[in-house]
Amino acid sequence: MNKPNNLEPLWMPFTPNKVFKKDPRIIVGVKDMHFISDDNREILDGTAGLWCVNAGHGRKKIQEAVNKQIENLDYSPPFQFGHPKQFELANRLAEIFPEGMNHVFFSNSGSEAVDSALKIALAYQRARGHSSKTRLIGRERGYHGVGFGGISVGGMVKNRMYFGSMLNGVDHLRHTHNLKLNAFSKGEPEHGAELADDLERLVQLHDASTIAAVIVEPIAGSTGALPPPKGYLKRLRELCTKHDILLIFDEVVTAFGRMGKATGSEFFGVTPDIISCAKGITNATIPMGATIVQDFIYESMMENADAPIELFHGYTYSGHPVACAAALATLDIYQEEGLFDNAAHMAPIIEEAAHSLKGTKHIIDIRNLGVIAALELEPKGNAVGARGFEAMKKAWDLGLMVRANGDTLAFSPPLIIKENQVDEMFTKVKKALEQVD
Ligand code: PXG
Repeated sequence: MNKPNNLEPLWMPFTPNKVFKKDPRIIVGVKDMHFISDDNREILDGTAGLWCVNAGHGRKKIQEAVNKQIENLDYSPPFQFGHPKQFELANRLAEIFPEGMNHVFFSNSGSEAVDSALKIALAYQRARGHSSKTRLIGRERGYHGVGFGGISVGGMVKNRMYFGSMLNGVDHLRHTHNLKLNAFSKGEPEHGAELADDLERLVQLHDASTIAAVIVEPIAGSTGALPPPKGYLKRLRELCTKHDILLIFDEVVTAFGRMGKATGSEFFGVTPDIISCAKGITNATIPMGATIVQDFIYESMMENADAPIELFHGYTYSGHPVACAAALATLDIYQEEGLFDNAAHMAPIIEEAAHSLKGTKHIIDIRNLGVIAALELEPKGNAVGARGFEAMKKAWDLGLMVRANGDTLAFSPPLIIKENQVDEMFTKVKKALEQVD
């Protein structure tokens, strides 16, 4: 039976439960670029699920690797014991992540990868004798998952306002979105590199001797896909180096090909000290997160942290064998099929198609970079997000999955997308927008 008969017991995440349960959208299957709905329609996946199914759906190689792994070694404890695949995967990641980033800490989600990054930053500063460096700096409109660390450095109001005072000792850079100067920019917008200087303001306010790390997404994803202004990330890197502050890139969305390279860091030519990633690492088949650090951080911890356990942190499922098997098969697919190169090839095609919607009803901005595009809609009066939600629902009816982040429609399709599917995606969303009030 495809349709569950009672939707009530499930409390759905980030979903208006009452609204959904009256008019549910149920997915029962997948194939390549498509979801199959319970009324047997093929829905073009314009979002790679939640920015995570980078190699497309139903990949046999991953299924086989997962099945085989469950047969051979379903689980082994990650504390004090090892299994071969987690070492193999750490090696494989070190190969494709930026030079000098050769040490990997595993977790199970983006939120955990972020919390691990923040904790490693703090422990590192203390171990090397800079124990006054405890402050963490995020950015307005940032999304770093839903753990208390992630929402504290994050900058999306709704993700924070219901949850008390969170971590103390956190501050935020200003966000970079500027419709007045940058609307309808293709790729990285021209204006706003100087917003990285906001870090100078915070250094003036708090002093660098109290700041452990800055965390930003190379492209702010969840807030509605905001590519960084030209030169912004480079400037931020320079300021972090100048003030001896660690720079963390949260690459949960940008790693594994979305920018046409293994990482956003490689794409932008800016190397942080720590990278958090998840999602595309296993093509989303099995949950997994990873935090990759510069050698100097790992080496300093090995040398200076309390012995014998250098980092008092870890998860029951860190480096889970089945997740490792899925990740290794996923990395093979990316390599064998040249999917990062395909993403680079598709990026200008997506740019062109997205910007051809300029002038369509409701659209006040179009943004893109890599295999990411966003259409910002004018909000419907005071009902922020209502128009985005309606457009998402209408697109679903027309056979397209698109993500509504407030009133921004975000596209982040699997990297296997073909040109005709790019056309289909934007033709359908245009039609949806024309039908929405
Ligand atoms: N960091 C970033 C940059 C993310 O985009 C996370 C951390 C958290 O990952 P987990 O695996 O804990 O969910 C994310 C997650 C959206 C959307 O609407 C984006 C995410 C999750 C849900 C929705 O764009 N990204």
